[in-house]
Amino acid sequence: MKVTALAGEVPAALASALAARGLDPVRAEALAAGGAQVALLLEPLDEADAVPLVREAAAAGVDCHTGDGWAVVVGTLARLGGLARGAGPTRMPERLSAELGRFLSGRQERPEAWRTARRTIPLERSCLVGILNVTPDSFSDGGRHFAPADALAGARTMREAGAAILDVGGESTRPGAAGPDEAEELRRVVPVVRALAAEVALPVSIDTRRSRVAEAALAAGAEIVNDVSGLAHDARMLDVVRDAGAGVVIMHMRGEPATMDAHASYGDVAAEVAGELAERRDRAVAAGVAREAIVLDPGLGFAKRPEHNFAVLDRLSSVTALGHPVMVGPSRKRFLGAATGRPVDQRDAATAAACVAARIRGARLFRVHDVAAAREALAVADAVLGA
Ligand code: HH2
Repeated sequence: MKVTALAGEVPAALASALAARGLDPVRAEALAAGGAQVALLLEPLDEADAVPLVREAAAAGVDCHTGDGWAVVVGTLARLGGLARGAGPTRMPERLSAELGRFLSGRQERPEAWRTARRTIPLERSCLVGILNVTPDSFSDGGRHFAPADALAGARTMREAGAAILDVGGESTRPGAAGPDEAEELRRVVPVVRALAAEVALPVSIDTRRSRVAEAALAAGAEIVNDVSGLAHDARMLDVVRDAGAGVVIMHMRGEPATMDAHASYGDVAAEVAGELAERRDRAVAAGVAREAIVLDPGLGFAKRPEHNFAVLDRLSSVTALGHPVMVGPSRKRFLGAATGRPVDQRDAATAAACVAARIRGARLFRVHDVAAAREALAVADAVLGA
């Protein structure tokens, strides 16, 4: 007999090993998916719920570790499903099994598309979002696309390089930036959005925290709202997104761009980012925003030190497990300078590498300045992951 390791972290590896040995491929795939190992943190947890949880977990073959107000359950997806259904002797508290069941089914949804105000964008492959900052002061491309004609030319170049979405922003959100007032932000972005929507034939996203800017951009042809405050800065933003049926990027940040560096303090960064994103997503869904319209973004560089950004990338599955497509925006950011020693104008190779790392961990949308470099790296990552 010979022992061969299967690539346990890749369900497709187990599925094809079983299918190659004669198992029905559909059953092989189901078995492989159910065999994936999952760890879930349950918090806050009542004392009264902890006792039956420990007992039920043991009966379901799930490891359970508990402490003051929390529990971690570890097991295969199939066994955690059994735990959520309460197959054991004592019955799980109703609230716990409902929450666990809801999380597990959301996790399995694996969204492969994103609904915007005007279409559905396929996400089976990596989706490149080209950055068009119509600002005089953005940290890496400030001033380059400030005139509408330059923005249009930049957009055409990005489209040729493989961009699938154009993200237009009129406010620099770099740490400590003093933003434009609303009238100035409107003046910057609306003509550019109108021209792009009419002439470039790619979906346009508006990067703004202001509901009036989002509303005007949507009226001018944008179909996605990318809000770095996670829809928290402007109370009307939720209504604007819902009423337009717009696609929306809910990004993680703490505080405001001017003060966010003071909030870069975490005990367990990936779990905290995912937890805070889940709260913002729940708020949006409760306000009537469609689930299929929501993309989540961990907000690389926003209220995060370099080590936080790397940890978030490595543990991105905390965010993908929330059941929405995930966008990342590593492009030319400080944490890449920390790893490579490169200045801001020499970070496109590092950006492409960060995109590949995120793709392997489950991200599908990549917000970048240099679309061509990221496109090429992600074409290889897509081929590996689709193998
Ligand atoms: N990063 C920036 C701006 N908007 N949106 C999303 N969804 N994700 C991001 O990571 C993100 C974002 C900041 O980068 P940039 O636009 O290059 O710079 P500036 O804010 O200085 O214009």
